[in-house]
Amino acid sequence: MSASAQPSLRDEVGKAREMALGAIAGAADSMGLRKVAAELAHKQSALNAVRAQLGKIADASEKKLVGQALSEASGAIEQALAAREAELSAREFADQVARERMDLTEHLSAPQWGAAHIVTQATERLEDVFIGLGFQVAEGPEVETDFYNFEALNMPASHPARSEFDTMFIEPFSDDHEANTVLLRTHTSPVQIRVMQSWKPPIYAIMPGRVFRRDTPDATHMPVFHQIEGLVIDKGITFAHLAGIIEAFTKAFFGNDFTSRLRPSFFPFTEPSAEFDIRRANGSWIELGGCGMVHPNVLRAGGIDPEEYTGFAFGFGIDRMAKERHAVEDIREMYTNDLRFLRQFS
Ligand code: FA5
Repeated sequence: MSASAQPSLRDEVGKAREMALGAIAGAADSMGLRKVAAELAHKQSALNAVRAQLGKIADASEKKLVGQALSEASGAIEQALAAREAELSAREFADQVARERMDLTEHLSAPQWGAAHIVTQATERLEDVFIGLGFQVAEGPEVETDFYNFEALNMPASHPARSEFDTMFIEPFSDDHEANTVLLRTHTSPVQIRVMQSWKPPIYAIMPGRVFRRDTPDATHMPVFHQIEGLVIDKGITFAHLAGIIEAFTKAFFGNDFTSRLRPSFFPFTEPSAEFDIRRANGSWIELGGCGMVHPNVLRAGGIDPEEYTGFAFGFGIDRMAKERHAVEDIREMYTNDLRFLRQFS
């Protein structure tokens, strides 16, 4: 510090240096620091103002001392800028990493295991049982044509049985189809035709899948549900084989205490036809599906000679079977996605 009344240029350098160091220390972030650095580099900055006067100092030794003070101040400022820059950018990087951090350990510390839905579990068990009985699994499309869903199954246009399937039609996706000929399949029976057309007898096939009807949901009905279709085509197949397979399946799937019965019924695609019921533990009966001997017209539509081969087919509701197996009161509960309900069966 100068003792004279007039502040010397060295004092000004000292003050400017302190101010600069203070501004550098006070910069809150890299952007603020860049602003400070730009102000210090400006030709009107306090230090540059002194530098501009250096040439006017007459006293050589004073000029030297001011020059020295200036270069020391510049060096100190440069160092302070670099140190603060390093400090701020390290802090900003750490902040960014913290902000963008993905906490993957959260999942590890509290695992939530999913499980197959009870309809999936039932389908897999059904497949196992039928594979054990010598069947193969086949699948068909959910979007079907009128031909496979009705016509090839002995239900020509205007057949009264069509109205029993409350069908959901969809807009034809190409000019090849007329209106009301493309639909969401109302049962898995169309897959029978597809299998007959692409496999050669003997055929022992099951065909599980999702089906659609304009049914109002209630305790035993859903508009989207699941069926499993069975088809056997071989030489000399009779109704007795059908009854035998149904009974073998009932015991394998539900247990030895269960038994099955067939009641006369009607389906256009089977003749004779039957409804298949199983007896619950309390002695009451529940209807699971339909079955019968494949109608000769259906064999022909599938490209099979009815003089040479006979066969049987069946179709059960999988959702109703899962409902029975797990004593679920209302089929709708299976589709509420309530985890408390679903976890009971995992
Ligand atoms: C049929 O769908 C025939 N295709 C079954 C068949 C196949 C008969 C082969 C002969 C030969 P049905 O409409 O009865 O038949 O349906 C079969 C089963 O699907 C019913 O017994 C029932 O278990 C189930 N089911 C029918 N509608 C619903 C629904 N809205 N919700 C849940 N399950 C249903």
